[in-house]
Amino acid sequence: MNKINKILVANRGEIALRVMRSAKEMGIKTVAIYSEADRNALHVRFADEAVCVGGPKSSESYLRGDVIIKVCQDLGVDAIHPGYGFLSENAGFAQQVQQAGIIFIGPSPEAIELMGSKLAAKAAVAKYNIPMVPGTEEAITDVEAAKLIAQEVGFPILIKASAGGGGKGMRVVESVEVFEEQMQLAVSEATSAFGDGSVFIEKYIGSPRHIEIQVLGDTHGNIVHLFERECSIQRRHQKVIEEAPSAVLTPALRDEMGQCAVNVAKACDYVGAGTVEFLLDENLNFYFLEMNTRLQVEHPVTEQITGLDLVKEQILVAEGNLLRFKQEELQINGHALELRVYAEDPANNFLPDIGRLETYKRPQGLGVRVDDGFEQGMDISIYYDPMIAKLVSFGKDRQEAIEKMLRAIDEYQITGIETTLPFGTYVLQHEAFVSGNFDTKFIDRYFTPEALAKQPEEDTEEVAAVLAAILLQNHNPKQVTAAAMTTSATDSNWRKNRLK
Ligand code: MV4
Repeated sequence: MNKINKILVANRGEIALRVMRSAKEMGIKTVAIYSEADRNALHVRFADEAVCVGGPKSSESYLRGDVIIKVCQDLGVDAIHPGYGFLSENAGFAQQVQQAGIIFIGPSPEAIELMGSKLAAKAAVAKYNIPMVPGTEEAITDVEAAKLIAQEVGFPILIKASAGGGGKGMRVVESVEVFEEQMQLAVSEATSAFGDGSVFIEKYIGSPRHIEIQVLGDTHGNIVHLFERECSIQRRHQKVIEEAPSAVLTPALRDEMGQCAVNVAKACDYVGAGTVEFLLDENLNFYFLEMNTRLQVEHPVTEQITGLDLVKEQILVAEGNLLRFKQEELQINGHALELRVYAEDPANNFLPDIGRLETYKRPQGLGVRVDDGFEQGMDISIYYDPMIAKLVSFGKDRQEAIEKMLRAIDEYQITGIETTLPFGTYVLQHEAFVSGNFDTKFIDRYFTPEALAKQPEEDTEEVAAVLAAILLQNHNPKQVTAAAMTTSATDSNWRKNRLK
Protein backbone atom coordinates (compact mmCIF):
# COMPACT_ATOMS: atom_id res chain seq x y z
CA MET A 1 0.00 0.00 0.00
CA ASN A 2 1.27 3.36 -1.08
CA LYS A 3 -1.07 6.07 0.17
CA ILE A 4 -1.33 8.95 -2.27
CA ASN A 5 -1.62 12.37 -0.59
CA LYS A 6 -0.95 14.70 -3.50
CA ILE A 7 -1.66 14.26 -7.21
CA LEU A 8 -0.37 16.34 -10.10
CA VAL A 9 -2.71 16.30 -13.07
CA ALA A 10 -0.60 16.50 -16.22
CA ASN A 11 -3.44 17.78 -18.36
CA ARG A 12 -5.85 20.68 -18.93
CA GLY A 13 -9.51 21.37 -19.60
CA GLU A 14 -12.42 19.16 -18.66
CA ILE A 15 -10.39 16.05 -17.92
CA ALA A 16 -8.06 17.91 -15.52
CA LEU A 17 -11.13 19.12 -13.61
CA ARG A 18 -12.72 15.68 -13.78
CA VAL A 19 -9.65 14.05 -12.21
CA MET A 20 -9.24 16.73 -9.52
CA ARG A 21 -12.86 16.41 -8.42
CA SER A 22 -12.38 12.74 -7.58
CA ALA A 23 -9.04 13.39 -5.90
CA LYS A 24 -10.60 16.08 -3.73
CA GLU A 25 -13.42 13.75 -2.65
CA MET A 26 -10.74 11.27 -1.56
CA GLY A 27 -8.97 13.90 0.54
CA ILE A 28 -6.04 14.08 -1.87
CA LYS A 29 -4.36 17.44 -2.58
CA THR A 30 -4.21 18.50 -6.22
CA VAL A 31 -1.58 20.24 -8.31
CA ALA A 32 -2.44 21.75 -11.69
CA ILE A 33 0.05 22.53 -14.40
CA TYR A 34 -0.78 25.10 -17.05
CA SER A 35 0.57 26.83 -20.10
CA GLU A 36 0.79 30.59 -20.61
CA ALA A 37 -2.43 30.35 -22.64
CA ASP A 38 -4.26 28.73 -19.70
CA ARG A 39 -3.54 31.20 -16.87
CA ASN A 40 -7.24 31.81 -16.29
CA ALA A 41 -8.40 28.25 -16.96
CA LEU A 42 -10.80 26.55 -14.54
CA HIS A 43 -8.45 23.66 -13.77
CA VAL A 44 -5.90 26.17 -12.48
CA ARG A 45 -8.49 27.73 -10.15
CA PHE A 46 -9.78 24.38 -8.93
CA ALA A 47 -6.40 22.97 -7.87
CA ASP A 48 -4.81 23.47 -4.46
CA GLU A 49 -1.59 24.53 -6.18
CA ALA A 50 -0.83 25.45 -9.80
CA VAL A 51 2.42 25.84 -11.69
CA CYS A 52 3.02 27.38 -15.11
CA VAL A 53 5.17 24.96 -17.08
CA GLY A 54 5.76 26.86 -20.32
CA GLY A 55 4.44 28.41 -23.50
CA PRO A 56 1.06 28.00 -25.16
CA LYS A 57 2.12 25.24 -27.53
CA SER A 58 1.68 21.76 -26.04
CA SER A 59 5.27 20.94 -26.95
CA GLU A 60 6.39 23.81 -24.70
CA SER A 61 4.18 22.92 -21.73
CA TYR A 62 1.82 19.93 -21.42
CA LEU A 63 4.28 17.67 -23.21
CA ARG A 64 7.33 18.72 -21.17
CA GLY A 65 7.73 15.54 -19.14
CA ASP A 66 11.03 16.69 -17.64
CA VAL A 67 9.56 19.97 -16.37
CA ILE A 68 6.49 18.19 -15.00
CA ILE A 69 8.58 15.68 -13.03
CA LYS A 70 10.63 18.55 -11.62
CA VAL A 71 7.42 20.24 -10.42
CA CYS A 72 6.45 17.00 -8.67
CA GLN A 73 9.78 16.84 -6.88
CA ASP A 74 9.58 20.50 -5.82
CA LEU A 75 6.03 20.19 -4.47
CA GLY A 76 6.22 16.74 -2.89
CA VAL A 77 3.78 15.14 -5.32
CA ASP A 78 3.17 11.38 -4.86
CA ALA A 79 1.45 10.57 -8.13
CA ILE A 80 0.79 11.89 -11.64
CA HIS A 81 -2.52 11.46 -13.42
CA PRO A 82 -1.94 11.97 -17.16
CA GLY A 83 -5.60 12.22 -18.29
CA TYR A 84 -5.98 11.47 -22.02
CA GLY A 85 -3.87 12.75 -24.91
CA PHE A 86 -0.60 14.58 -24.16
CA LEU A 87 1.70 12.23 -22.16
CA SER A 88 -0.93 9.63 -21.28
CA GLU A 89 0.35 6.92 -23.64
CA ASN A 90 4.01 7.86 -23.66
CA ALA A 91 5.91 4.83 -22.33
CA GLY A 92 9.12 6.83 -21.95
CA PHE A 93 7.38 9.36 -19.71
CA ALA A 94 5.75 6.65 -17.59
CA GLN A 95 9.21 5.14 -17.15
CA GLN A 96 10.80 8.46 -16.10
CA VAL A 97 7.99 9.05 -13.61
CA GLN A 98 8.59 5.62 -12.10
CA GLN A 99 12.35 6.19 -11.97
CA ALA A 100 11.78 9.47 -10.12
CA GLY A 101 9.92 7.48 -7.45
CA ILE A 102 6.54 8.94 -8.40
CA ILE A 103 3.43 6.82 -9.02
CA PHE A 104 2.16 6.94 -12.62
CA ILE A 105 -1.61 6.51 -12.41
CA GLY A 106 -1.91 4.05 -15.26
CA PRO A 107 -0.36 0.84 -16.57
CA SER A 108 3.33 -0.05 -16.61
CA PRO A 109 5.63 1.50 -19.23
CA GLU A 110 5.97 -2.01 -20.69
CA ALA A 111 2.20 -2.39 -21.18
CA ILE A 112 1.97 1.06 -22.81
CA GLU A 113 4.81 0.21 -25.15
CA LEU A 114 3.48 -3.24 -26.05
CA MET A 115 0.00 -1.93 -26.90
CA GLY A 116 1.52 1.03 -28.77
CA SER A 117 2.72 -1.41 -31.39
CA LYS A 118 -0.30 -2.96 -33.11
CA LEU A 119 1.74 -5.91 -34.33
CA ALA A 120 3.33 -6.58 -30.94
CA ALA A 121 -0.12 -6.32 -29.36
CA LYS A 122 -1.59 -8.86 -31.77
CA ALA A 123 1.31 -11.23 -31.14
CA ALA A 124 0.97 -10.86 -27.37
CA VAL A 125 -2.76 -11.62 -27.29
CA ALA A 126 -2.59 -14.47 -29.83
CA LYS A 127 -2.05 -17.12 -27.13
CA TYR A 128 -5.39 -16.23 -25.55
CA ASN A 129 -7.33 -17.12 -28.70
CA ILE A 130 -8.62 -13.61 -29.24
CA PRO A 131 -10.52 -13.31 -32.56
CA MET A 132 -8.58 -11.14 -34.99
CA VAL A 133 -9.24 -9.92 -38.51
CA PRO A 134 -7.58 -12.30 -41.02
CA GLY A 135 -4.32 -10.93 -42.43
CA THR A 136 -0.58 -10.89 -41.81
CA GLU A 137 0.77 -11.59 -38.35
CA GLU A 138 4.04 -9.82 -38.97
CA ALA A 139 5.27 -6.66 -40.68
CA ILE A 140 5.31 -7.00 -44.45
CA THR A 141 8.83 -7.26 -45.78
CA ASP A 142 8.29 -9.21 -48.99
CA VAL A 143 5.82 -7.61 -51.44
CA GLU A 144 5.13 -10.83 -53.35
CA ALA A 145 4.47 -12.82 -50.18
CA ALA A 146 2.18 -10.02 -48.98
CA LYS A 147 0.26 -10.04 -52.29
CA LEU A 148 -0.38 -13.75 -51.87
CA ILE A 149 -1.76 -13.23 -48.38
CA ALA A 150 -3.90 -10.33 -49.62
CA GLN A 151 -5.35 -12.59 -52.32
CA GLU A 152 -6.00 -15.30 -49.77
CA VAL A 153 -7.96 -13.04 -47.44
CA GLY A 154 -9.61 -11.38 -50.45
CA PHE A 155 -9.83 -7.73 -51.55
CA PRO A 156 -10.55 -5.12 -50.43
CA ILE A 157 -7.84 -5.26 -47.79
CA LEU A 158 -6.52 -2.67 -45.41
CA ILE A 159 -2.86 -1.79 -44.94
CA LYS A 160 -2.24 -0.53 -41.42
CA ALA A 161 0.81 1.00 -39.80
CA SER A 162 1.97 -0.95 -36.75
CA ALA A 163 2.83 2.28 -34.96
CA GLY A 164 -0.49 3.85 -36.01
CA GLY A 165 -3.83 3.46 -34.32
CA GLY A 166 -6.98 5.47 -33.96
CA GLY A 167 -7.28 5.47 -37.74
CA LYS A 168 -3.85 6.95 -38.41
CA GLY A 169 -1.81 5.29 -41.15
CA MET A 170 -4.53 3.16 -42.79
CA ARG A 171 -5.03 2.54 -46.51
CA VAL A 172 -7.78 0.58 -48.24
CA VAL A 173 -6.56 -1.43 -51.24
CA GLU A 174 -9.24 -2.52 -53.71
CA SER A 175 -7.29 -4.85 -56.01
CA VAL A 176 -4.02 -6.69 -56.47
CA GLU A 177 -3.02 -4.38 -59.36
CA VAL A 178 -2.58 -1.38 -57.08
CA PHE A 179 -1.29 -3.35 -54.09
CA GLU A 180 2.40 -2.67 -54.55
CA GLU A 181 2.13 1.10 -55.05
CA GLN A 182 -0.31 1.43 -52.14
CA MET A 183 1.98 -0.59 -49.91
CA GLN A 184 4.96 1.60 -50.78
CA LEU A 185 2.91 4.72 -50.04
CA ALA A 186 1.81 3.22 -46.72
CA VAL A 187 5.39 2.38 -45.74
CA SER A 188 6.71 5.84 -46.55
CA GLU A 189 3.77 7.51 -44.77
CA ALA A 190 4.32 5.36 -41.68
CA THR A 191 8.04 6.10 -41.74
CA SER A 192 7.56 9.87 -41.83
CA ALA A 193 4.60 9.93 -39.40
CA PHE A 194 5.84 7.46 -36.76
CA GLY A 195 9.51 6.84 -37.54
CA ASP A 196 8.56 3.19 -38.02
CA GLY A 197 7.67 1.90 -41.48
CA SER A 198 6.26 -1.46 -40.32
CA VAL A 199 2.90 -2.14 -41.96
CA PHE A 200 0.58 -5.16 -41.98
CA ILE A 201 -2.50 -6.35 -43.81
CA GLU A 202 -6.02 -7.03 -42.60
CA LYS A 203 -9.16 -7.99 -44.46
CA TYR A 204 -11.23 -4.83 -44.82
CA ILE A 205 -14.47 -4.98 -42.84
CA GLY A 206 -16.76 -2.69 -44.83
CA SER A 207 -19.44 -1.53 -42.41
CA PRO A 208 -18.28 -2.33 -38.92
CA ARG A 209 -19.51 -1.07 -35.62
CA HIS A 210 -16.89 0.15 -33.19
CA ILE A 211 -17.43 -1.46 -29.82
CA GLU A 212 -14.95 -1.03 -27.00
CA ILE A 213 -14.79 -2.70 -23.62
CA GLN A 214 -13.68 -0.88 -20.48
CA VAL A 215 -11.33 -2.90 -18.30
CA LEU A 216 -9.89 -2.29 -14.87
CA GLY A 217 -6.93 -4.14 -13.36
CA ASP A 218 -5.16 -4.03 -10.00
CA THR A 219 -1.52 -4.67 -9.13
CA HIS A 220 -2.42 -8.15 -7.81
CA GLY A 221 -3.39 -9.61 -11.19
CA ASN A 222 -7.15 -9.13 -10.88
CA ILE A 223 -8.90 -7.77 -13.97
CA VAL A 224 -12.59 -7.08 -14.58
CA HIS A 225 -14.49 -5.52 -17.47
CA LEU A 226 -17.07 -2.79 -17.11
CA PHE A 227 -19.07 -3.67 -20.22
CA GLU A 228 -19.03 -1.95 -23.59
CA ARG A 229 -19.30 1.44 -25.16
CA GLU A 230 -20.67 1.86 -28.66
CA CYS A 231 -18.58 4.45 -30.51
CA SER A 232 -19.67 4.01 -34.10
CA ILE A 233 -20.93 7.56 -34.62
CA GLN A 234 -17.69 9.22 -35.55
CA ARG A 235 -16.32 11.52 -38.23
CA ARG A 236 -12.81 11.09 -39.58
CA HIS A 237 -11.89 8.94 -36.57
CA GLN A 238 -13.16 11.63 -34.22
CA LYS A 239 -15.92 10.19 -32.06
CA VAL A 240 -19.01 12.38 -31.79
CA ILE A 241 -21.60 10.28 -29.94
CA GLU A 242 -20.94 7.34 -27.64
CA GLU A 243 -23.30 5.19 -25.65
CA ALA A 244 -23.43 2.38 -23.13
CA PRO A 245 -24.62 -0.26 -23.43
CA SER A 246 -24.65 -0.92 -27.20
CA ALA A 247 -28.07 -1.42 -28.76
CA VAL A 248 -26.93 -4.63 -30.52
CA LEU A 249 -25.05 -6.73 -27.98
CA THR A 250 -26.83 -9.70 -26.45
CA PRO A 251 -25.90 -10.68 -22.89
CA ALA A 252 -24.05 -13.71 -24.28
CA LEU A 253 -22.04 -11.63 -26.76
CA ARG A 254 -21.31 -9.05 -24.05
CA ASP A 255 -19.90 -11.80 -21.79
CA GLU A 256 -17.83 -13.22 -24.61
CA MET A 257 -16.37 -9.87 -25.68
CA GLY A 258 -15.85 -8.90 -22.06
CA GLN A 259 -13.91 -12.09 -21.37
CA CYS A 260 -11.78 -11.45 -24.47
CA ALA A 261 -11.05 -7.91 -23.29
CA VAL A 262 -10.00 -9.23 -19.88
CA ASN A 263 -7.66 -11.67 -21.61
CA VAL A 264 -6.15 -8.90 -23.74
CA ALA A 265 -5.48 -6.99 -20.52
CA LYS A 266 -3.99 -10.13 -18.94
CA ALA A 267 -1.63 -10.50 -21.90
CA CYS A 268 0.09 -7.26 -20.86
CA ASP A 269 -0.40 -7.52 -17.05
CA TYR A 270 -2.63 -4.48 -17.27
CA VAL A 271 -3.03 -2.19 -14.26
CA GLY A 272 -5.59 0.62 -14.05
CA ALA A 273 -8.32 1.66 -16.48
CA GLY A 274 -7.90 0.63 -20.11
CA THR A 275 -10.01 0.06 -23.17
CA VAL A 276 -10.01 -2.83 -25.61
CA GLU A 277 -11.31 -1.90 -29.07
CA PHE A 278 -13.19 -4.32 -31.28
CA LEU A 279 -14.81 -4.21 -34.68
CA LEU A 280 -18.19 -5.91 -34.90
CA ASP A 281 -19.33 -6.98 -38.35
CA GLU A 282 -22.87 -7.30 -39.71
CA ASN A 283 -23.09 -10.92 -38.59
CA LEU A 284 -22.05 -9.95 -35.06
CA ASN A 285 -18.56 -11.43 -35.42
CA PHE A 286 -16.10 -9.42 -33.39
CA TYR A 287 -12.39 -8.81 -33.91
CA PHE A 288 -9.75 -7.35 -31.60
CA LEU A 289 -8.27 -4.13 -32.99
CA GLU A 290 -6.12 -2.44 -30.37
CA MET A 291 -5.94 -1.50 -26.72
CA ASN A 292 -5.90 2.08 -25.46
CA THR A 293 -3.84 2.33 -22.30
CA ARG A 294 -5.47 5.44 -20.85
CA LEU A 295 -8.69 6.75 -19.36
CA GLN A 296 -10.78 7.62 -22.43
CA VAL A 297 -12.75 10.74 -23.22
CA GLU A 298 -16.00 8.75 -23.24
CA HIS A 299 -15.50 7.06 -19.84
CA PRO A 300 -18.52 8.90 -18.32
CA VAL A 301 -21.07 6.68 -20.09
CA THR A 302 -19.51 3.67 -18.36
CA GLU A 303 -19.61 5.51 -15.04
CA GLN A 304 -23.30 6.27 -15.49
CA ILE A 305 -24.34 2.68 -16.19
CA THR A 306 -22.10 1.07 -13.55
CA GLY A 307 -22.36 3.71 -10.83
CA LEU A 308 -18.58 3.65 -10.45
CA ASP A 309 -16.15 6.58 -10.42
CA LEU A 310 -13.41 5.37 -12.76
CA VAL A 311 -10.90 7.97 -11.60
CA LYS A 312 -11.35 6.89 -7.98
CA GLU A 313 -10.84 3.28 -8.97
CA GLN A 314 -7.70 4.26 -10.92
CA ILE A 315 -6.29 6.02 -7.87
CA LEU A 316 -7.17 3.14 -5.53
CA VAL A 317 -5.41 0.54 -7.70
CA ALA A 318 -2.44 2.91 -8.16
CA GLU A 319 -2.10 2.89 -4.36
CA GLY A 320 -1.89 -0.89 -4.50
CA ASN A 321 -5.40 -1.68 -3.26
CA LEU A 322 -7.24 -4.78 -4.41
CA LEU A 323 -10.12 -4.24 -6.85
CA ARG A 324 -13.19 -3.59 -4.75
CA PHE A 325 -15.52 -5.86 -6.74
CA LYS A 326 -15.67 -9.16 -8.59
CA GLN A 327 -16.99 -9.49 -12.14
CA GLU A 328 -20.19 -11.14 -10.87
CA GLU A 329 -20.93 -8.12 -8.68
CA LEU A 330 -20.95 -5.72 -11.62
CA GLN A 331 -24.09 -4.95 -13.55
CA ILE A 332 -25.53 -2.53 -16.06
CA ASN A 333 -28.15 -0.13 -14.76
CA GLY A 334 -29.85 2.06 -17.35
CA HIS A 335 -28.51 3.64 -20.49
CA ALA A 336 -26.15 6.56 -21.08
CA LEU A 337 -25.30 8.72 -24.09
CA GLU A 338 -22.48 11.19 -24.58
CA LEU A 339 -22.37 13.96 -27.15
CA ARG A 340 -19.04 15.67 -27.64
CA VAL A 341 -19.72 19.37 -28.02
CA TYR A 342 -17.00 20.70 -30.29
CA ALA A 343 -16.32 24.27 -31.37
CA GLU A 344 -16.90 23.19 -34.95
CA ASP A 345 -19.50 24.24 -37.49
CA PRO A 346 -21.44 21.17 -38.67
CA ALA A 347 -23.10 23.28 -41.40
CA ASN A 348 -19.68 24.14 -42.77
CA ASN A 349 -17.84 20.83 -43.03
CA PHE A 350 -17.11 20.84 -39.26
CA LEU A 351 -14.63 23.67 -39.66
CA PRO A 352 -13.13 24.64 -36.30
CA ASP A 353 -14.87 27.78 -35.03
CA ILE A 354 -12.80 29.34 -32.31
CA GLY A 355 -13.66 32.53 -30.50
CA ARG A 356 -15.43 33.73 -27.37
CA LEU A 357 -18.25 31.96 -25.55
CA GLU A 358 -20.54 35.01 -25.51
CA THR A 359 -23.35 33.03 -23.91
CA TYR A 360 -22.62 29.77 -22.13
CA LYS A 361 -25.40 28.19 -20.09
CA ARG A 362 -25.29 24.49 -19.26
CA PRO A 363 -28.39 22.31 -19.21
CA GLN A 364 -29.44 20.89 -15.84
CA GLY A 365 -31.82 18.36 -14.37
CA LEU A 366 -32.11 14.69 -13.56
CA GLY A 367 -30.04 12.45 -15.81
CA VAL A 368 -27.93 15.22 -17.31
CA ARG A 369 -24.19 15.58 -16.71
CA VAL A 370 -21.88 18.14 -18.28
CA ASP A 371 -18.10 17.67 -18.12
CA ASP A 372 -16.49 20.87 -19.38
CA GLY A 373 -13.69 23.31 -18.69
CA PHE A 374 -15.22 26.63 -19.67
CA GLU A 375 -17.35 29.46 -18.39
CA GLN A 376 -19.26 32.22 -20.13
CA GLY A 377 -16.89 34.87 -21.52
CA MET A 378 -13.94 32.53 -21.97
CA ASP A 379 -12.17 32.03 -25.28
CA ILE A 380 -11.74 28.71 -27.03
CA SER A 381 -8.00 28.54 -27.65
CA ILE A 382 -6.45 27.78 -31.01
CA TYR A 383 -3.72 25.80 -29.30
CA TYR A 384 -5.70 22.83 -28.07
CA ASP A 385 -8.46 20.38 -28.87
CA PRO A 386 -11.68 22.20 -29.83
CA MET A 387 -13.89 20.14 -27.50
CA ILE A 388 -15.97 22.48 -25.30
CA ALA A 389 -17.85 19.90 -23.30
CA LYS A 390 -19.10 16.37 -23.00
CA LEU A 391 -22.85 16.32 -22.63
CA VAL A 392 -23.95 13.08 -20.99
CA SER A 393 -27.50 11.85 -20.53
CA PHE A 394 -28.65 8.94 -18.43
CA GLY A 395 -32.02 7.22 -18.36
CA LYS A 396 -33.66 3.94 -17.41
CA ASP A 397 -33.44 2.78 -21.03
CA ARG A 398 -32.13 3.91 -24.41
CA GLN A 399 -35.24 5.84 -25.32
CA GLU A 400 -35.22 7.80 -22.10
CA ALA A 401 -31.53 8.60 -22.55
CA ILE A 402 -32.29 9.89 -26.07
CA GLU A 403 -35.20 12.01 -24.83
CA LYS A 404 -33.07 13.49 -22.07
CA MET A 405 -30.23 14.24 -24.47
CA LEU A 406 -32.54 16.00 -26.92
CA ARG A 407 -33.98 18.09 -24.09
CA ALA A 408 -30.50 18.89 -22.75
CA ILE A 409 -29.22 19.95 -26.19
CA ASP A 410 -32.22 22.21 -26.52
CA GLU A 411 -31.55 23.74 -23.10
CA TYR A 412 -27.81 24.27 -23.72
CA GLN A 413 -27.20 27.90 -24.66
CA ILE A 414 -24.00 28.68 -26.51
CA THR A 415 -23.52 31.80 -28.61
CA GLY A 416 -20.41 33.38 -30.06
CA ILE A 417 -19.27 30.20 -31.75
CA GLU A 418 -20.85 27.42 -33.77
CA THR A 419 -20.95 24.00 -32.10
CA THR A 420 -21.84 20.40 -32.86
CA LEU A 421 -24.99 20.65 -30.69
CA PRO A 422 -27.39 20.84 -33.70
CA PHE A 423 -25.59 17.89 -35.20
CA GLY A 424 -26.40 15.94 -32.04
CA THR A 425 -30.09 16.70 -32.49
CA TYR A 426 -29.90 15.54 -36.10
CA VAL A 427 -28.33 12.20 -35.16
CA LEU A 428 -30.58 11.50 -32.19
CA GLN A 429 -33.69 12.05 -34.31
CA HIS A 430 -32.45 9.98 -37.21
CA GLU A 431 -34.36 6.77 -37.79
CA ALA A 432 -31.16 4.75 -38.18
CA PHE A 433 -29.86 5.94 -34.82
CA VAL A 434 -33.17 5.54 -33.02
CA SER A 435 -33.62 2.00 -34.33
CA GLY A 436 -30.02 1.07 -33.57
CA ASN A 437 -29.29 0.14 -37.19
CA PHE A 438 -26.11 2.12 -37.74
CA ASP A 439 -22.37 1.63 -38.08
CA THR A 440 -19.16 3.63 -38.52
CA LYS A 441 -20.40 4.91 -41.90
CA PHE A 442 -23.43 6.69 -40.39
CA ILE A 443 -22.21 10.23 -41.04
CA ASP A 444 -20.93 9.54 -44.58
CA ARG A 445 -24.13 7.76 -45.43
CA TYR A 446 -26.72 10.15 -44.07
CA PHE A 447 -25.36 13.51 -43.05
CA THR A 448 -25.56 16.59 -45.24
CA PRO A 449 -25.28 20.17 -43.93
CA GLU A 450 -28.76 20.91 -45.37
CA ALA A 451 -30.25 18.37 -42.98
CA LEU A 452 -29.47 20.69 -40.04
CA ALA A 453 -31.71 23.48 -41.25
CA LYS A 454 -34.79 21.25 -41.39
CA GLN A 455 -37.52 20.98 -38.81
CA PRO A 456 -37.80 17.67 -37.00
CA GLU A 457 -41.26 17.08 -38.53
CA GLU A 458 -39.81 17.18 -42.03
CA ASP A 459 -37.05 14.83 -40.95
CA THR A 460 -39.59 12.31 -39.76
CA GLU A 461 -41.46 12.57 -43.02
CA GLU A 462 -38.31 12.07 -45.00
CA VAL A 463 -37.34 9.03 -42.97
CA ALA A 464 -40.74 7.56 -43.69
CA ALA A 465 -40.37 8.33 -47.39
CA VAL A 466 -36.93 6.78 -47.58
CA LEU A 467 -38.04 3.69 -45.69
CA ALA A 468 -41.01 3.31 -48.01
CA ALA A 469 -38.71 3.69 -51.01
CA ILE A 470 -36.31 1.05 -49.69
CA LEU A 471 -39.14 -1.39 -49.13
CA LEU A 472 -40.37 -0.65 -52.63
CA GLN A 473 -36.88 -1.21 -53.99
CA ASN A 474 -36.58 -4.56 -52.25
CA HIS A 475 -39.88 -5.51 -53.77
CA ASN A 476 -39.01 -4.37 -57.29
CA PRO A 477 -35.41 -3.23 -57.74
CA LYS A 478 -36.09 -1.33 -60.96
CA GLN A 479 -38.58 1.08 -59.45
CA VAL A 480 -36.24 3.15 -57.35
CA THR A 481 -37.09 6.69 -56.42
CA ALA A 482 -34.42 9.37 -56.23
CA ALA A 483 -34.62 9.39 -52.45
CA ALA A 484 -33.97 5.67 -52.22
CA MET A 485 -31.11 5.88 -54.71
CA THR A 486 -29.15 8.30 -52.60
CA THR A 487 -29.70 6.41 -49.38
CA SER A 488 -29.86 2.75 -50.20
CA ALA A 489 -27.06 2.80 -52.77
CA THR A 490 -24.63 3.03 -49.89
CA ASP A 491 -26.75 1.28 -47.31
CA SER A 492 -25.34 -1.35 -45.00
CA ASN A 493 -26.63 -4.78 -44.17
CA TRP A 494 -27.23 -3.66 -40.58
CA ARG A 495 -30.35 -2.12 -41.98
CA LYS A 496 -31.08 -4.73 -44.63
CA ASN A 497 -30.83 -7.55 -42.12
CA ARG A 498 -33.26 -5.79 -39.82
CA LEU A 499 -35.76 -5.04 -42.58
CA LYS A 500 -35.85 -8.64 -43.75
C1 MV4 B 1 -10.51 -1.49 -39.61
C2 MV4 B 1 -11.65 -1.21 -40.38
C3 MV4 B 1 -12.08 -2.16 -41.27
N1 MV4 B 1 -11.42 -3.33 -41.38
N2 MV4 B 1 -9.89 -2.67 -39.75
C4 MV4 B 1 -10.11 2.82 -37.60
C5 MV4 B 1 -9.57 3.17 -36.26
C6 MV4 B 1 -8.62 2.07 -35.91
N3 MV4 B 1 -8.69 1.80 -34.51
C7 MV4 B 1 -9.05 0.93 -36.76
N4 MV4 B 1 -10.01 1.42 -37.70
C8 MV4 B 1 -10.61 0.59 -38.58
N5 MV4 B 1 -10.02 -0.61 -38.74
C9 MV4 B 1 -10.34 -3.55 -40.64
N6 MV4 B 1 -9.69 -4.70 -40.79
C10 MV4 B 1 -12.30 0.02 -40.21
C11 MV4 B 1 -11.77 0.92 -39.31
C12 MV4 B 1 -12.49 2.15 -39.23
C13 MV4 B 1 -13.12 2.54 -38.05
C14 MV4 B 1 -13.02 1.78 -36.90
C15 MV4 B 1 -13.64 2.19 -35.75
C16 MV4 B 1 -14.38 3.36 -35.74
C17 MV4 B 1 -14.47 4.12 -36.86
C18 MV4 B 1 -13.85 3.73 -38.03
C19 MV4 B 1 -13.96 4.51 -39.17
C20 MV4 B 1 -13.33 4.14 -40.31
C21 MV4 B 1 -12.60 2.96 -40.34
